[in-house]
Amino acid sequence: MFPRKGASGEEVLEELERKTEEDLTFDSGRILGSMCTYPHPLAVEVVRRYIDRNLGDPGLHVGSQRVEKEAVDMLSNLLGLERGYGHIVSGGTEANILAVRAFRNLADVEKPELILPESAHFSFLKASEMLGVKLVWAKLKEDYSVDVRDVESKITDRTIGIVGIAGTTGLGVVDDIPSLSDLAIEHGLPLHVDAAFGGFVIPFAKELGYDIPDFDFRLKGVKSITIDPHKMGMVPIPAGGIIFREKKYLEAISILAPYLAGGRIWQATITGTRPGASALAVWAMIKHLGFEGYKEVVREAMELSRWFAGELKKIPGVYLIREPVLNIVSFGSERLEELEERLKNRGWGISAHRGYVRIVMMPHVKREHLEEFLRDLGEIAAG
Ligand code: 0PR
Repeated sequence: MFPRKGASGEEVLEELERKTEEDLTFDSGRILGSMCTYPHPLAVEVVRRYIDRNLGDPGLHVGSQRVEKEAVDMLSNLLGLERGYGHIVSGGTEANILAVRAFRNLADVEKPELILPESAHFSFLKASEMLGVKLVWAKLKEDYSVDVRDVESKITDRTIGIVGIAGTTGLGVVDDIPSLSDLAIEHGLPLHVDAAFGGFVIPFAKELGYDIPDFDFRLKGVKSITIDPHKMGMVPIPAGGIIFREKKYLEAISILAPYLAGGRIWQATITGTRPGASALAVWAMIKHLGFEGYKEVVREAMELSRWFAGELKKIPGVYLIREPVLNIVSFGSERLEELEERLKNRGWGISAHRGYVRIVMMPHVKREHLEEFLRDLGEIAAG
């Protein structure tokens, strides 16, 4: 019911406190299956200060728009591009939709088709439905990366582009993006890389010596990349990123907004009014942590995932789905549903996929939380 009379701020806050009591919080250490984490305090401060900035009307907030461009430039740079074109958006879903939209608009074919791995995130289903693009699924190999030969066999004259994934949602697997890039170039098709999760992991993990395929704009077939600061970037929700190699992709999805403060503005994002604070928080975090800072975050997460995978192997009745590539470890069991149920009953925030449970070593996940989880898992698996 819409209240006729308002309550005091204090009362409202108290009521909210009660209503959200059941929410799991990141600092409890119980959330093990999420790709989000507690945001960095500096990013929270930036959002608080600049909460009123609207990038939907950049003529009003000229400085914030410039900061967004700088954030896009820094992300492009991280991904191997001197200058990129894109936006800080609401998340990986919007970023993926924008990429598919750009490919479709530029291809201009009837009954457009997009080839993507069976492991792709469900955001592509939304893109497909909204944009009228048929999804053509490519098989996975035994190691759960996409079978590039199967991708090739599915190319037709209706194909508008190919998708590869750098950090799959369920297992954190990185597809063979170099081969996909070669294939894309050979057939004159654009390749989109969904690095929503991996974008803030792979560049740092590679420098730490982990053997992970190349995935970014250094591969010439790659025309767009999704990279989400609200996942491993430690920026508050909502903060996604879409970067295009060339301006034409952004232009292909730009709609004219003729009456705004800045005059005739071209808008490429799906959202109109959108939070400038998010873009500023992305900028602030990159400036604050720098490459070295993120590398340390990733170092801890990667080491923890290797250790955790080793410990899982010691528990009878539970098996690793595959050796971890990034900081995601997934395990299966003959009695998976029962295990999931009982772990959830013990207050663990886990993510149950078809056939396995996914644990994501986000910055809020510490060794002591995992030790406690392993004890519970061991008990449940034994009983
Ligand atoms: N691409 C990939 C590879 C993803 O894993 C995700 C989200 C997206 C795109 C879409 O990103 P947005 O959700 O930002 O639009 N993957 C997570 C998942 O489905 C999203 C998530 C995050 C789920 C936190 C739960 C959670 O607690 O698992």
